Amino acid sequence: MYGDKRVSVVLPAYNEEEHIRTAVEDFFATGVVDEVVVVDNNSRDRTAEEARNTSARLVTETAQGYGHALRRGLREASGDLVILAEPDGTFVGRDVLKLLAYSEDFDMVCGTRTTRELIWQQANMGWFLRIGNLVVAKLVQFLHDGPSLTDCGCTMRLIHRAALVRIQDKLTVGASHFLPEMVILALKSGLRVIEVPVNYRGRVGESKITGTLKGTLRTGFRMIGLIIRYRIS
Ligand SMILES: Nc1nc2c(ncn2[C@@H]2O[C@H](COP(=O)(O)OP(=O)(O)OP(=O)(O)O)[C@@H](O)[C@H]2O)c(=O)[nH]1
Ligand SMILES: [Mg+2]
Repeated sequence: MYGDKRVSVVLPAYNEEEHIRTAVEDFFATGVVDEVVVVDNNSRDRTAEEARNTSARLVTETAQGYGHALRRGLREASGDLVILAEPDGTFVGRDVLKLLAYSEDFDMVCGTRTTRELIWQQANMGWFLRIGNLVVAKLVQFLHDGPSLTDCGCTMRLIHRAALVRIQDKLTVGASHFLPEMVILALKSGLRVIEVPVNYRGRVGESKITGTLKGTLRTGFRMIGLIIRYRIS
């Protein structure tokens, strides 16, 4: 609980057997998380078995894709405050406290991974990815009249239930460029959005999106296309 609000954490998981258990425990260890929802997205490894050995609620999403997994998690979470994160070791459980602190003044609190001081040495956030994330975030900021934005690809973020209800049915992206759509819809709905710096660490297990230049470029261009389409439509 945070004050009188129930807190849910959603963890999308596609072949994350190595770290899923530790990740669930890390979020519960904060003492403020009431529910962790693991969304198993057709994992072929032991992700589901590992998740069953935790206090998390396990749901299975068969529509393959990062966006599909997160959207399912948003539908399943029961908390008043819903936090998205990843179970791959890149995020730090206690950073939920930063999101929660800002949730008192904002409808949606997005983490940013481009703050140099919080990028760990092993993190996959070299200069190319960092600049790319900054550029895409600035596009959202300027084309959609947002607050100062420095990262549009950070899964770790919080949304109030009342805010989620307003945008949930409008979410359409099932693939890896899901995140900016959530921000744009929030801004279009007049929700108050802010960014806070979070830790970004090295990953445990195999990378599925930004681990390759090809995957990074594909996601980046899809994000840019989406941001422009929402501007001109
Ligand atoms: N790519 C991808 N990720 C999925 C899918 N379903 C669930 N996920 C989860 O979504 C999260 C994002 O994928 P990652 O491979 O971590 O991609 P990333 O965060 O851009 O890059 P790294 O953390 O550096 O590997 C992970 O927790 C995945 O397990 C899917 O179909 N595709
Ligand atoms: Mg990741």
